[in-house]
Parts: sequence; C-alpha cells; structure tokens
Amino acid sequence: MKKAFITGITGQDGAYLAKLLLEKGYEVHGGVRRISHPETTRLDLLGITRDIHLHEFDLGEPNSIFRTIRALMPDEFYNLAAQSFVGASWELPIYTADVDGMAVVRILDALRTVSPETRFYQASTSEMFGLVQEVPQRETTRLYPRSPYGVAKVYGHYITMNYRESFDMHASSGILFNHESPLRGKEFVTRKITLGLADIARGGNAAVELGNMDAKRDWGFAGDYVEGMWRMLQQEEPDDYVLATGVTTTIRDFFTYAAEALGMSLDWQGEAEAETATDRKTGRVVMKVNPKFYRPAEVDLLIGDATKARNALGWTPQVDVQQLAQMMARADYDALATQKAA
Ligand code: NDP
Ligand code: GDR
Repeated sequence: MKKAFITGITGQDGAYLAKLLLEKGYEVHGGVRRISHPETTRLDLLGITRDIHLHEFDLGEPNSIFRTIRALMPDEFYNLAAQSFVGASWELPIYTADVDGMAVVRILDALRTVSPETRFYQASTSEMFGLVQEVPQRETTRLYPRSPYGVAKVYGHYITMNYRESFDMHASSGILFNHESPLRGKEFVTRKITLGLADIARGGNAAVELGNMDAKRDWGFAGDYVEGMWRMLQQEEPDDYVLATGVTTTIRDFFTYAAEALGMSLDWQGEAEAETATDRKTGRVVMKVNPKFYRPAEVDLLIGDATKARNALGWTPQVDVQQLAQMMARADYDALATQKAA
C-alpha cells in the first residue's frame, strides 16, 4: 500500500486529493496546524475524516516538517498548504513569503536529507504569470507575478526545479489555473458569489459586493485538478505542467451563470465603481461594486494552455465554467436549508 502525505489536507484541494488517494488504495496522512479547534469541515463533508491520519504540522517549523517526514517516509508528498488568498498577501507579505516560499525549501531539504526517494508535488499557480506576457499561458511563458503571493510562489516553483536538477529528486510542480468547487473558501470570488446569490434566492436582501468585474480567469473544477496532481507523480520523470481549461471568463459572466442557475435574470447598469446588477423578476439589486475589493495590482487575464498535460498525462478537465457555476450555486442553495455548507 502506497503512503502519501498532504500538507493543507483541510483545504479545498487537500480534501479532494485525500479522497482520490483513498479511492486509489493509498494510506493517506495529512498535516494540520495546531489550533484550538481543528477544522475538518471539508473532510467531514466528503465523509473521509476517519479514514485518514492527521498529524500536527506547521510549515513555519523546520523541525516539525523534518520529524514528520522522518517518521512517515512517504512514497508521495503533496505540498498544498499555503496562505492562498491573493488579496490578503498585501496585508501579510512576510508571512506569505515564509509559508508559500521558504517553507517549500524546508520541505525539499528535509526530504533530501531523510527521504530522498519520496516523490514531491509543489502547488504552483497561474498567479505567477501575473502581467500578461503571452496568451494563452504555458509552461514556458515568462513569469511576472503581481502580488506578494505570486512572488512567493515563484520562489517555491524555482526551488522545486532547482532541487530536482541539483539532487536528482522526483520533484514536480503543477502550474494550476483557478479551480473551484462547493468546498472553495468563502473569500474567493466564485464562492463569495454563489453563497451571496444563494442567500438572496432564499430571501436574504444583502447585495453581493464585489471589486474588479472585468478580470478574466480560467476556471475549472477542483475534483478534476487533483487527478492531474496525482498523474504528475506517477510519471517516470518529474516535470512541470500547466492544468487549465483553456477558456477564460469575466467575473461578470461567472456572476451571470450563477444567477441563472438560481432562476434569476439580470440587468447590468453603470460602469466601474457604479456598476450594479438587478434581478428583473424581483427588481432587487443583487450586486454592487465596492472599490474596497479592488487590489493594489491586478492580474487582468488568465487563460491556460494545458496541451503538455493532455499529451503526457492524458489529463483533460471534465467540467466547464457554466457547469461549475451551476454546481456551486445549487450546492450553496441546498446547504443554506440545512446550514451544512463547507
Ligand atoms: P486553501 O486555502 O483551501 O487551503 C490551504 C491549506 O493550507 C489549508 O489546509 C490550511 O490550513 C493550510 N495552511 C495554511 N497555512 C499553513 C501553515 N502555516 N502550516 C500548515 N498548513 C497551513 O487552498 P486550496 O486548496 O485552494 O489550494 C491548495 C494549494 O494550491 C495552495 O498552495 C494554493 O496556493 C495553490 N493553488 C490553488 C489554486 C486554486 O485555484 N484553488 C490554483 C493554483 C494554486 P487551515 O485549514 O488550518 O487554514
Ligand atoms: P485569485 O482568486 O486571486 O485568482 O487567486 P480570487 O477568487 O480571489 O480572485 C479572482 C478575481 O476576482 C476579482 N474580484 C474579487 N476577488 C475576491 N476574492 N473578492 C471580491 O470581492 C472580488 N471582486 C472581484 C479579483 O480582483 C481577481 O481578479 C486564486 C487563489 O486560489 C490562489 O491561491 C491561486 O493561486 C489562484 O487562484 C490561481
């Protein structure tokens, strides 16, 4: 039986990956931070909390990382933990640099020292592409990060490549474009939209307040993307791969898809800071822009080219952006009835 260790197992991707690996017959271990009340909501919702082994683990503690690796000597190590919210990274730039950047070399160096045969996956991101250099973006596109988060992830990406080349380690990075699900954190724009609209559909009267409506993202379903992570570690040779759908959508269009899934039909009015959306059926304002949610520097356009992953890994995403918006909006609408949302 193969043994895997997942950092960030309580997060969106960690939960889906743990489920996938259990289905594939792995012994699944994961790291959780020491907090007063361990948060396993996502694992509970997927019904797998009892099937996995949780270990106290913090990316800020080199000894915690070292001890965990030495005790488990896993076949595969997936580094999914991060301060993953781009917007917060301007408020927490040093913490973000440590957890999203420096922690990667803490793990790699511990693996190199005590478990060099372990296969390593690093959660790299399309946020590293930042300011548009090429469309669509692929593995060879020049990196130009636009946030402290993106900059920290660039370090994690290059140090993974460097340990692969320096020490012949099986270390791969997945450059993943945005992927979402009903388990997505509530501060990310897709989930903020589907939760807000579900609340309105259930009779709530607070309009969803958003920032830049013109940003474009290549959104896929997290369940599809964790399959790609696993496939990367099954390859004979380590490498870096983009995972993306190849379709880009504005925040406005995602909002429209989610609203339609809940039976609303929208009128859009105004521009920039004055933009609003009204539900034609009820006449209620369901979205208004609040400049508080603008970012100091924005990534305007992300669209990925996953040809390499398709050819080498046989990976293709199964869920398109409209199906995704529908899945998330309906899940939030249903969960509001029972208060069981992730
Ligand atoms: P989430 O924010 O849902 O999960 C992050 C996880 O990291 C949580 O389990 C969190 O634990 C854990 N964590 C945070 N800080 C620490 C720390 N100091 N020590 C140990 N654990 C910590 O992220 P996602 O699942 O969405 O993303 C997974 C990874 O993929 C992240 O690295 C992210 O940056 C990257 N990524 C995500 C994309 C996406 O669209 N989702 C796209 C590209 C890359 P806790 O539960 O205690 O908060
Ligand atoms: P992103 O995701 O920054 O791409 O990072 P997020 O959903 O936070 O933002 C996407 C775009 O929406 C715009 N936006 C808003 N965003 C949020 N969160 N809240 C708002 O109210 C709002 N209004 C408009 C943003 O400006 C942005 O353009 C995600 C994370 O999962 C990262 O960890 C991951 O690396 C990247 O995706 C790929």
